[in-house]
Amino acid sequence: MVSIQGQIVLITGASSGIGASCAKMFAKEGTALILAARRREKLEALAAELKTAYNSKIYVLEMDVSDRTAVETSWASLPKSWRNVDILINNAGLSRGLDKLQSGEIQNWEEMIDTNLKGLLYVTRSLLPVMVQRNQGHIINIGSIAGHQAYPGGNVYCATKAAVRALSQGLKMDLLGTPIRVTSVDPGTVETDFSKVRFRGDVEKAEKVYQGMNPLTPNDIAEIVVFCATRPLNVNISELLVLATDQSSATMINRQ
Ligand code: 8X3
Repeated sequence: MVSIQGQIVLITGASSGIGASCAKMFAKEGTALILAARRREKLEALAAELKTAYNSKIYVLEMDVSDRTAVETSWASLPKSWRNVDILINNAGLSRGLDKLQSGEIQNWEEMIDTNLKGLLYVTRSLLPVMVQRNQGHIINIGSIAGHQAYPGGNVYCATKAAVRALSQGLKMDLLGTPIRVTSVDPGTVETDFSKVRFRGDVEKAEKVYQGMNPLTPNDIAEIVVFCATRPLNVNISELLVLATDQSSATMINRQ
């Protein structure tokens, strides 16, 4: 295991779920953190918790990744001492609805494409030139089993995650010859606010997703992200598909 102590880690979607768990796990490793998300109060609360627990250096960045101008402005506003990001965790992402394409809401599609795909691109495009210039860095994209297998009603969400997978592969090609690493960590069912967001706050529908099964937790994924980031520099974990033991494909879940 290679130490990442003192490195700067930028996490998008850091206010909850896998992003917040990553923040905790990386703080534990002694990294400095740029916590990015739309909800400043949540980020401030998490930052306070991590400062108390680990004495972490933290910069809170209120930013909607889907807003290109906001991403560019946020990046431009980052103090110089925070610009040398060593590890970027592209975690911000969401799903909206589980409708058949023929009855899908276009606004939902836009939101998923703008966040999961364009947002990831905007953030990566901002940071990457500095990584290339410094000849150092690691980009870790949080993909999904949905990028490997489509499932009924998953249409556009699955398409965005398949695109993330293709981008991870393409980016690694573009960076060949540099020491910059690119990893895609692709989880199956993880119990977070993901389903509440997908069903716009319908808790009953959301809970059904995890009912009777033992899902992954955000910490399970965060531990794996830290593992990927702490491999020796000659090791690039390109892609990891991570499923709960109770899950064998996008649609096959063992429920008691
Ligand atoms: C989240 C996993 O299967 O709900 O990306 O799409 S799934």
